[in-house]
Amino acid sequence: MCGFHLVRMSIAALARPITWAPLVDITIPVYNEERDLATAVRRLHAYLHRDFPFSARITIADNASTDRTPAQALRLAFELPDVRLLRLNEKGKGRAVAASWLTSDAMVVAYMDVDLSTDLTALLPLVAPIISGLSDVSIGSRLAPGSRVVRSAKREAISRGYNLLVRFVLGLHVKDAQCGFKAMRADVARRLVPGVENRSWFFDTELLVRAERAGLRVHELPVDWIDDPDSRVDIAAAAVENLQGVWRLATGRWIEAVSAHLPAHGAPKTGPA
Ligand SMILES: Nc1nc2c(ncn2[C@@H]2O[C@H](COP(=O)(O)OP(=O)(O)O)[C@@H](O)[C@H]2O)c(=O)[nH]1
Ligand SMILES: [Mg+2]
Repeated sequence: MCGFHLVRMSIAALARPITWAPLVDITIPVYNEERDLATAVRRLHAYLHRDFPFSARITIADNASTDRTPAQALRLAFELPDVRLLRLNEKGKGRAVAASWLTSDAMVVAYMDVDLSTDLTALLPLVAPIISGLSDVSIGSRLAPGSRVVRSAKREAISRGYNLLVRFVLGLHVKDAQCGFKAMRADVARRLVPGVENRSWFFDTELLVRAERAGLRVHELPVDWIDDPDSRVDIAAAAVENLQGVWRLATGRWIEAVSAHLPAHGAPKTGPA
């Protein structure tokens, strides 16, 4: 794509006025996804147009991609109505989702992975409990009864092991913390997301732990999931990051529990005089 064309498209995409707030804003976080981005956005856009009963926007949230992803994202925002672009300089999937959710004017914010591993027909059941006021947070689950999942035995074992750990150590109730298919009320996101420290892979788990601790209603939806082996995840590095995150939240929880049993500093002594 020539430079002039790119600049003309940038100006057009940026100058297009956002005149209405959609009900649902669906973020697609991307890092070096030149292969999948256009197909995914066009498929999602067509689905929203044809089969989704609520007004919706797609936000492409890119962090520092070094391939042709930014140019493709710009072209899509230029060509398709209701496609927004967000570009951040620092990496991190959680960072992209957080930035997108916190700058959205929609009532419900959602995100899905660009590989569309989750069948799109799950989008309406994902957001419906939030729109109807029955839930604050809604998540896709590959481990809930009724889900149908195609993925490698290694990925299945890692996912099951990690979720057991999170359940056991952090007391999380949902079965699958890391599925790339989530939605929440935007005002809840504005309250919750700024407190989530991790902005990478552990973001999802920390968000859910904080949501449950805040007493929010979390709806878990069994999904059909076909894993895309093309992955941006460095499994070893992500495992270390997730374990560090679990440790941070667990120690925070233990410290809170212990300090709740300590007498407050300066509190009057009780007991026999
Ligand atoms: N914005 C952004 N997106 C990312 C980053 N890393 C991964 N992603 C996106 O996160 C989604 C899930 O990544 P993927 O590699 O499919 O993870 P996997 O399905 O667990 O193997 C995809 O849409 C990626 O493009 C990042 O640093 N920034
Ligand atoms: Mg994937």
